[in-house]
Amino acid sequence: MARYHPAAALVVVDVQNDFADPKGSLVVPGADRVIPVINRETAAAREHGALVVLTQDWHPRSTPHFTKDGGDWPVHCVAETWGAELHPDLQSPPETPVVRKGSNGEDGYSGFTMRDTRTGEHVPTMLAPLLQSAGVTDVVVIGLATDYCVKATALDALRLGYATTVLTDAVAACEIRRGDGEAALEELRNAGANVRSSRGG
Ligand code: VGL
Ligand code: ZN
Repeated sequence: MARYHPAAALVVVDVQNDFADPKGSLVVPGADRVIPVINRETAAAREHGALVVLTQDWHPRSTPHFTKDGGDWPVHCVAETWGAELHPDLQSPPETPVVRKGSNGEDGYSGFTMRDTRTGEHVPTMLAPLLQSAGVTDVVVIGLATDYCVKATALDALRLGYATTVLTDAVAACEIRRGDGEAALEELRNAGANVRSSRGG
């Protein structure tokens, strides 16, 4: 598990009920299959002194992110509701830092930045400062969903200069269009990410 060391961070994206539970409002196919892999990775990361950070999609009841308000998505991950809670199968000690995104109605998918829908400006979350204060150089991104928040988070990590890995068996895609998951991984490869399975290699 050479990918985890004290200058590495494992960013676990949006493993929340609305995405990962069969009763969720925006279920990501295959999410249930990747949670055990994610748990194995977070355990390995902690064991080797890497920082583990969780992200949470955290929307107000009304946001231009939702179809009913002019956006692209069914209502999901509304702050303080069941759908926004971390999935109960995700094993994480209570002291694990959590970065929430979208709380002020911002749009966008990355754990690092959010788009203010009034000004169009990209505003940073706490993720980059958190990694910086921990002396992180290498970032591993896993979670949900490959074709949205995982992709955007990993692309931002690359842009910020982190050596970035995405583990293909620890992510699952929305696949609104068939092939979106694979296309996202290809885009990440082309952008310089190390895209590989958690097993072997
Ligand atoms: C996500 C769609 C809408 C994600 C978040 O976590 O990938 N996808 N909001
Ligand atoms: Zn969302």
